[in-house]
Amino acid sequence: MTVEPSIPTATRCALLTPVGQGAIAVVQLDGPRCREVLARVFAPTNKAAPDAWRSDRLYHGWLHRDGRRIDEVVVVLRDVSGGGAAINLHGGVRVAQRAIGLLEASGCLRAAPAEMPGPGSGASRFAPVAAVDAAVLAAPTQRVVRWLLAQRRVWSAWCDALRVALDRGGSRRRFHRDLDRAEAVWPAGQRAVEGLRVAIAGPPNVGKSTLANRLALRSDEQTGSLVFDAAGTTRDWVSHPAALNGWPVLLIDTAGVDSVGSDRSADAIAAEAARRARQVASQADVVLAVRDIQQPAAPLEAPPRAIDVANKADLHGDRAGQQSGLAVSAKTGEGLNRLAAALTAAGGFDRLSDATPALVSRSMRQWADNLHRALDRRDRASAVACLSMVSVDSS
Ligand SMILES: Nc1nc2c(ncn2[C@@H]2O[C@H](COP(=O)(O)OP(=O)(O)OP(=O)(O)O)[C@@H](O)[C@H]2O)c(=O)[nH]1
Ligand SMILES: [Mg+2]
Repeated sequence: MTVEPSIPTATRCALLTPVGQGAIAVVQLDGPRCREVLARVFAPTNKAAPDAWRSDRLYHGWLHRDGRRIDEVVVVLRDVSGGGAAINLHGGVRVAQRAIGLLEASGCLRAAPAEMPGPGSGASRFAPVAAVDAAVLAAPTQRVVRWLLAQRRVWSAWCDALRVALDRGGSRRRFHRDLDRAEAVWPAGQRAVEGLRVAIAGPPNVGKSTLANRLALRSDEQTGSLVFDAAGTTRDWVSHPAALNGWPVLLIDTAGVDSVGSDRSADAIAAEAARRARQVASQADVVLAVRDIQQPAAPLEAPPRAIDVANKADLHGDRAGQQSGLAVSAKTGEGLNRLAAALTAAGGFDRLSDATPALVSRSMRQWADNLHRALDRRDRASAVACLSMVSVDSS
């Protein structure tokens, strides 16, 4: 590629995200010639000409070096006068290095993240847009990234519409209703970013570790839980990050506990392992109560917190149809699609949509609460202040 000297070195680029972590990486561009640099290295799918690119809109497309594609990206221009842009790439180390190398070859000066202007210095973002942006940086799967980018669009349009309604004294009913809906799908939105905590609990030797490995697509010879045909194989709990139907879950494989509330473990270590297993189960969002399909179901908490899983259906297929619970085989994979669907529903993920606003962090929930109250009080000044608050953390 021929490097044109006309791009001033004042145009800078920086990788904002930690190297190799997260499903996406974000490269920020800053300086007067961002648009020129982007015009050379970015081809939007909608073929819009660089002059027509608008700020605070997302452009899907390809980062390329002389027409050779480097990565599929989403670009956001921060302000129309040309001051800044963010390039959202896939999260691999190599891709981020190639993107930075390309920008350097196009005349950008590489900078540290701390040298780049913060959210308050460019075109200001609405509070929920800033909160969604923070969540995008921590998004664990591609599906969550896609959903969050849709949320960014939805909240941006929603805030624009609310600002107009506040300025003109229009009806606020729709905004109340949308905030109610966003609060109703809480905390599924936060779980989409942080992961649904799923404890795998039940008596010894019923196949809990085999199930955890299977759901996390691991083999016990690699890094999964140890599986063995003897009771008491798992002692301390083991956690496996996984994705089910694209949504993140943390599978927590626990030690076998003989029955609810008691265990007949012979030694002190097994008794402690059982105590920890019960503690982990009590703190999880959902408990998979696993049993051998030949054993009767133990008394369970109500769904969606507990799911009765009857394992080893391959050995006793004749019983599968008579089960109150979900018949599966961790060994053959039978029934695991239904189990994944049950977990997706238990996490509330199937209630998240691309078209309706959702809350994605605790601080965003607080923000929605404040705005709701300001709208209830017909306090326009507080509502406007809520909208223009630019800094929301992702905790
Ligand atoms: N046929 C069959 N065997 C299974 C299935 N799931 C697990 N097993 C076997 O059952 C035995 C116990 O499996 P584990 O996964 O170690 O059971 P666990 O519940 O984690 O056991 P503890 O950690 O001791 O509580 C192993 O020999 C597995 O291969 C299944 O669905 N079908
Ligand atoms: Mg085990």
